[in-house]
Parts: sequence; C-alpha cells; structure tokens
Amino acid sequence: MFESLSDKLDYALKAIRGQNKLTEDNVNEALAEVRRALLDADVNFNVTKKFIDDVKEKSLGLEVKGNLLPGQLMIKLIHDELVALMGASKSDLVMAPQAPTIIMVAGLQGSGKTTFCGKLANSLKKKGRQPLLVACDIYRPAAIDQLRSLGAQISLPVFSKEDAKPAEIAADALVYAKKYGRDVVIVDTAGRLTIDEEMMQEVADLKSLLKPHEILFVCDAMTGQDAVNTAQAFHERLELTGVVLTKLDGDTRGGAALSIRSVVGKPIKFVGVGEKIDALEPFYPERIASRILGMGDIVTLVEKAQAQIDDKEAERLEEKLKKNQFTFEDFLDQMKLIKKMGSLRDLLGMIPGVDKAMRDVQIDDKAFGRVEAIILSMTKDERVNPRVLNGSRRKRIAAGSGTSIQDVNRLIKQFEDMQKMMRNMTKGKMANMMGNRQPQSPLGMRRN
Ligand SMILES: Nc1nc2c(ncn2[C@@H]2O[C@H](COP(=O)(O)OP(=O)(O)OP(=O)(O)O)[C@@H](O)[C@H]2O)c(=O)[nH]1
Ligand SMILES: [Mg+2]
Repeated sequence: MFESLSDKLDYALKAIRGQNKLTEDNVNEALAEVRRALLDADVNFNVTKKFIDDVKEKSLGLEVKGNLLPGQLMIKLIHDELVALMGASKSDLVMAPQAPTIIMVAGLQGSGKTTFCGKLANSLKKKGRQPLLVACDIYRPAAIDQLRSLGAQISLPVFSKEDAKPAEIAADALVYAKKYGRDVVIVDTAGRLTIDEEMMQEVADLKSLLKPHEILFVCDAMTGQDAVNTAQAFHERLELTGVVLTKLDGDTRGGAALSIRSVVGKPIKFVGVGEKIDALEPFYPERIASRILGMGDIVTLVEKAQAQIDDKEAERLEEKLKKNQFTFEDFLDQMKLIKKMGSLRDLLGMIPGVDKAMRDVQIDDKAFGRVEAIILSMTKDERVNPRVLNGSRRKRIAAGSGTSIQDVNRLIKQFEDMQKMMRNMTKGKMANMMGNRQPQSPLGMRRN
C-alpha cells in the first residue's frame, strides 16, 4: 500500500533527517521533493499546495528542545500534518438512537459497493447487530444474486423484489426491517460507468425516501483524483456522511486517501483491503500516515522526547507548589500542558490525594473553558498575586470572561483551598492524606 509514495518521501526526507540545523534552503529543497512525491501519488494539486505551505510555515516556528535534531522535528511535523490531512482521528459509523439505523451505499460501477455492503453487514453482525441487506440495484440481474450469495455466506437476510422500482423495494424493506426487528438496514444501489443524471436522480429519490443516517460513498482507491472528483459530485447532490475507500490492498498511489477529506470535507470511515468478506478496516489516519511516511522510529522518538520535556516542566511546577509559590499564572501553564495531553481529570489527578477521590466524578469540559477564560481575564499582577482581587476586580473579570461573579469567586476559593492543602502537605501531612499509597511524583504527568 502506497509503496511508491512511501519510497519517494523517504528519499525526500533523507537529507534532512539528521540535520543539526534547518535552513531555509534545506527545508525548501526537502519540501520541493515532498511536493513532487505527493503530486506523483495523484494527490490533488490544491491539497498539495496547502500541505507544503502549512509545513513550511510551521517549520519556521519549530522550537528545538532537549536532544532532538531539527530534522527529526521536521519529520514529526510532516507526519502530524499527514494525519491532519486525513481527518485526525477515526470516524465511527453513526448509529440511530432508535432502530433501525439506515445506511445507504452509493458509487460508480465496479467501485465495490455490493462487496462493501456484505463486509459491513458481516462486521456489524459480529458486534451483535442484526443487519438487513437490501438489493436496490435492479439493472444487472446478477447484482441481486451477488448480494444474496453474500448474505448466505454470513447467514443474514437479503431483501429483494422482482419487477419493482428501487423506491418501492426500499419502502418495503423498511417495513420488513421493522416487522422482523432488523436494527441496521444496508441499502445497496446501482452504479453507472460515469455520473449521469438518471442515476443521480435515482439515488437522490432513494435518499428522500429512506432518510438514511449514513450515506456512504464507495470509491475505488486505484482511481486516484477521479475518485475525489466523483466523490465531490455525489456530495453536492446527496450530502454524504462518509466515504469508503476500496481496493487499498492493490497498488494504489495514495492520492485518493490523502485528498478526499480535504476536498469533500467528509471523513473516510472504512477501507476495503481485499475481496474477502472480512477484508474491511476502520480508517485510522494515524496508522495510514505512519505507513506512508514509514519513519515510525523518528516519530516515536520525538514524541518521547516531548513527553520528557513536559515532565521537566511538571517538576518545576511541583517545586513551586512545595514552596507555595504556585500562582494562577502557573495554573494556566499547567492547564495548557494538560490540554495538550489529555483531560481535566488528569489535571486534578496531579494533585496528590485528589486523583483517587476524583476518579468517579463526571468532569464538565465546559468548566475547563470557563476556568481558562477567568484566568485569562486577570491581569498578570492579579494572577501572581490573587490577594489583590477585590470586589470590583472580580466584577471586571466576570464581565471580561463572560462568566458570573459566583464563578469567579468559586475559582478563587478553590485556588485558595488548593494552596492551603499544599501548605499542609508540605508540612508533613502528605503521608497522612495519601494513606498508604506508594509515593509518586505529585505532578506525575506522563504520557504512558
Ligand atoms: N482487491 C480488492 N477487490 C475488491 C475490494 N472491494 C471490492 N473488490 C472487487 O471489486 C469488484 C467489484 O466489486 P462490487 O462489489 O461488485 O462493485 P459494485 O460497486 O457493487 O459494482 P456494480 O454493482 O457493478 O456497480 C469485485 O471483483 C470485488 O471482488 C477490495 O477492497 N479489494
Ligand atoms: Mg453492485
């Protein structure tokens, strides 16, 4: 998968990997090769241009910390941008709150729609669902048989009807699904060689009738940019909810996988990786990026080093806590650090004795934003020296942060309580408060 792109990127970045210094010249040189590699892989021109511009801009701001080489950071940057290009995280299938969930599958002829319907039904069945396959491709006599045979292979019912129009079949299938308690309805539709009005109208009609929770566009990854253009045309007409890329097991260049998300604005939800019924995988942008870049060692190295740098910062804050010099300013730094790494729960977990108590408490992430807004509305002096926060200052902060005086008061009170607790702990009560737990770094923030 993506071997040629992978090789070309490897070549493009070879010169820069071990660089002690990034200059405009060597960055430009490497990025020119990256650009060529992406275009050769049939990545959309505008997507490529934006990718290169973004990487270039961010590379200027690369801050070299610890023992890392600038070249390594550059590779990590490119990796992260590849991930972002494909949608950052895995995008799950939307399930209707009330069954049945209706999934309509559309795409050009031979793209792998019918095969995908079978694969999806199979994977949902394994998760305990009871799918119904619906044959709405009435134009090729063999199409219904193909779906029936897939259904038989995984022991799932296939709804079909002779001499009926797709709309009629779909409507009857819904009635059937409700009657027999099928909780997912997967509708296979007919494809054409190219986009034509008749086909578009037919799927558009099916959409208004079915009101699907998911409209998945199936496209053949081997067709590169064409796949992206067709996806766009379908999206304009149908408002897709997601894309399925098939035949990723073949000799695909990567263009479709890398461009579709940016161009169509919809996530790739699944990839087909073979003809067999179980050759379906969720789409993980991170994994695909790693496969494409093939420099997992460097990416991991940079991640680890960055985590260590965070640890150093944590130690510094820990010292401040102990000396009772912890201010709102530090609190804000701490929040930024945590935000980068995870949740508010982790922030609370860093305070000794609190993590255990907080483990089962629901934490409102909006509160997180409120706290940040309040601190940001304080002047530097107020953050370092919260004692000066009198009534009128609190009023100003509440107005400035779009919160209430009560919110501001509460935060200040909590902050003071925390300081008090810290003071007590450093006076030797820590062991008491923590019971018999193993001593640990109070700010024990680690990625793993
Ligand atoms: N290697 C590989 N082959 C696939 C994959 N998905 C589908 N195919 C093959 O592609 C061919 C077409 O698949 P179909 O599922 O019939 O495609 P379709 O979109 O339903 O085609 P029409 O109904 O004619 O529009 C079949 O030979 C499948 O076995 C995949 O992920 N990898
Ligand atoms: Mg088909």
